[in-house]
Amino acid sequence: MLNQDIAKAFNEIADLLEIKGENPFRIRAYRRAAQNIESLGRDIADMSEDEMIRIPGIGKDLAGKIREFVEKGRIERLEELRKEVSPGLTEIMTVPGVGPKTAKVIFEELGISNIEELEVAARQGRLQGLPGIKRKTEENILRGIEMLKRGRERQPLGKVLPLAEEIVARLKRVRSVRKISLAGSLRRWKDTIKDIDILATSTNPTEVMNAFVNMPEVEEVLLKGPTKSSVVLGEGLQVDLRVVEEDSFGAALQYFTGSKAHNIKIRERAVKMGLKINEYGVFRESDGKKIAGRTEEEVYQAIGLPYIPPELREDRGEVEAAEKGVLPELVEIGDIKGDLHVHTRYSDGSHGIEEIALFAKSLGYRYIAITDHSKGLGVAGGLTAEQVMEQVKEIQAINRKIKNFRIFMGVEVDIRSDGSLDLPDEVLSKLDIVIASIHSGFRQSVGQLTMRLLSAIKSPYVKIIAHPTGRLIGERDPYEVDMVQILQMAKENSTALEINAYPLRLDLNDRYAREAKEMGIPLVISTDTHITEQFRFMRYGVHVARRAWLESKDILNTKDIKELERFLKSRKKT
Ligand code: DGT
Ligand code: CA
Ligand code: ZN
Repeated sequence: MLNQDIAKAFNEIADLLEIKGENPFRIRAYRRAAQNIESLGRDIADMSEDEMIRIPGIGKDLAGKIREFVEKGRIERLEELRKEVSPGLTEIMTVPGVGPKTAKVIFEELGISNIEELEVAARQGRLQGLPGIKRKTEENILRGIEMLKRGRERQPLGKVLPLAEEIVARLKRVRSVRKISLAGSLRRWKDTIKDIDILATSTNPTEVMNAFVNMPEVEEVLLKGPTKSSVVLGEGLQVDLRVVEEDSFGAALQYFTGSKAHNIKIRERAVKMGLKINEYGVFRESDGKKIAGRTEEEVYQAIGLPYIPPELREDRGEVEAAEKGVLPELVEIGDIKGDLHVHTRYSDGSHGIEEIALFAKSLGYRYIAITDHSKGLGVAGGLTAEQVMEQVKEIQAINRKIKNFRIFMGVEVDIRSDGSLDLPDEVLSKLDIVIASIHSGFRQSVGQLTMRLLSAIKSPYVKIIAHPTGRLIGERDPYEVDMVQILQMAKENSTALEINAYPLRLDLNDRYAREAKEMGIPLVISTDTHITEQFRFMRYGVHVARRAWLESKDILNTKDIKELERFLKSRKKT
């Protein structure tokens, strides 16, 4: 977890530099480095300085700071900054939506130095009237505090899953372990997670439990027994491990995967059939004989149903669909043929076009779309019309070189606050693919935000709306927009909606994606990759899609190049 610690330190440095009002590009460099380190596939401590510098986005200076952290467990510059900036100020800034300016005013004018005081003051209406703080700001601060509290109870899937997988991989190496699996909301790929549930079978439960409670991340052991142990990791995350008998593993897995609502449905069905179902198995009511339990398939079969994939187990019609034999054939990661949202060094990505294209090809992809930001997004190094056209030339040249692969020339054009697009039509019309998205003005009225999205959806050039609701799990709520109108407009114009697979976004979420599918709106799953490692995020998007009941045919980037081109070249009716 060292990578996470370094990322955290770099983010803190960025926060502190921001409070001090230092160069925004420097601040962004730290944040970008943090992001890239977080998504690395290997431990950065094992890398030489030379190797680190080859990680795009990390120069000599930051590599030195990483070394320093690895060797001394601290970064001098961070310690200095901490001394210069009051901890109260940094605490206030952790509230989503409270930037350095606001934090400073509140801290200096009211002497508020922690979140509890901030909440009281906001409730009493004492913040409004301070320089730059309106009633709306105060409401936003209270909402931010709510979100922070919620975030402590439930953490983003993208943060918890890698940790959980590491724990499972480690327990797998314990000699007596036979079967092991995640259960609960993690196995269902819910977007936020309360705790980690793990299930195992073992020839020596005590050995497994010993290994479990002695893991280095464990901060507290709540319970230790031969069938169940519970521990708490850093940041209050609880992990439960249950060791069960081989012949009830399937029943236990079914039970502890949930959801609770799904299980209730299943149990009712069993009762109607004269059966009893629990975490040990399926039993005949008449004579108590156990008829299933070893595998999940067996359990579902015993109550007359086909296997229901975990992502569907939310009591959203899956039991009824299973009864009728009309469960969807869910999309799988192997169905994905390309990624239609990729950044390069032209804007805030970390690689050149050819480099990232070759990497995508090595993953087995048939195509990608290069979609850098447009100029309105200055802090991300967005492109002017001229730069876009330069990029087009380079892509044409590379496309001639790379065989059996296609780079679509695209852009992620910013939707400005008045709803207009950030690049002229004559530029957009020359591209293979235009995706449009909102990156600023999140706090406009419902009407205004909806209007912006609607006008982008209607644009004859825009093919995809990226991260349509703008949420950042635990940091920013979705925009307040009229989704009914937006879905309707997307349908009328055949404008695709993106399921952004970046783990903090997962936007569209499962519910909207399912609605979109039902309305016949095309969908794409994209990673928004800024560094090659982030292509791995595709699986998060695929699982959102599975939770949305999507099949391969519902998704554009499962199509081959020809079919995808037909969509890209199609004209809108309006
Ligand atoms: P979470 O932890 O809030 O992210 O979501 P889950 O679904 O992992 O919930 P959790 O950890 O409380 O329980 C894990 C599974 O165990 C849950 O999905 C279904 C099962 N379960 C827990 N409590 C009950 C219960 O009271 N009745 C039934 N039928 N199942 C339960
Ligand atoms: Ca759970
Ligand atoms: Zn993007």
